[in-house]
Amino acid sequence: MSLDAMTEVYEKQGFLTQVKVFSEREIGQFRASFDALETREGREKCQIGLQGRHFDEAFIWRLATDARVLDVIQAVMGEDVMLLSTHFFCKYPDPEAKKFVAWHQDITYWGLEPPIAHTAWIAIDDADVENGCMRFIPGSHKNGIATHGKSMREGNLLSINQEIPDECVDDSAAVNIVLKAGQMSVHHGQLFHASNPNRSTRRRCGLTVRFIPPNVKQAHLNSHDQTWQPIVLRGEDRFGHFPKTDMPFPLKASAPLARRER
Ligand SMILES: O=C(O)CCC(=O)C(=O)O
Repeated sequence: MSLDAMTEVYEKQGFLTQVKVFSEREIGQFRASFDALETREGREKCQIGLQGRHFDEAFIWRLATDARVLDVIQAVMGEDVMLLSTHFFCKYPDPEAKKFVAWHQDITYWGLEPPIAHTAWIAIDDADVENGCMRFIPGSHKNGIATHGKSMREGNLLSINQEIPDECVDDSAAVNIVLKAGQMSVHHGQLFHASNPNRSTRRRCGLTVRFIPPNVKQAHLNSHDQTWQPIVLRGEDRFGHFPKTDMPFPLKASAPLARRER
């Protein structure tokens, strides 16, 4: 799909899926780096506890800032791109099917104003229905921000157990976001999304990379009671809403690609 077509599809449905970014060899190397990090940090931490680690782990920085990722991000959000954060969602085999991600919109708990953000979800492992791939409701980014309550079900991996109430979600309209390792999906900060438990014997690890345009400011602390430290990756910050944060590692040199066929 061309970058222009991606712009159009994203605007209409609020997400892109199966965007091929990394070759098998490349993602294999990144997976080996994640495996080593997992060994150091332990599985409990790796589920949802690895946030903002692009500041100290070069491989996460490289995944998040790869030129092929940024080309697609610019196509959906415009020329000026700031990296807001990175966060692994790693679901391990869960025979009791307890750990899930409830229906939610990202932007509701990040404290940002205007409520704009975009996420690239990079598959470190294959993600499919059996191991709990993400699920999206197409077009749900167009209906504004839904009131979130608390999930009554135990095992919601979200930071403050937030959930859009069942009666506000048409589960039958959900699309399964099946990805091969090295592919990514991209979703709008107001898109309804969720994921089911991992009923397989395989790990399902994805790196979420969050991006904002520079007109966005922090109106409140985020759900971790923290302020963000965004970094300009492409274009420029003409607003200065956040203090300038330097890149922790160099950006691999590559000119932004023209809007061409991929
Ligand atoms: O990886 C998942 O299952 C959920 C990810 C998610 O909720 C997000 O990217 O905001």
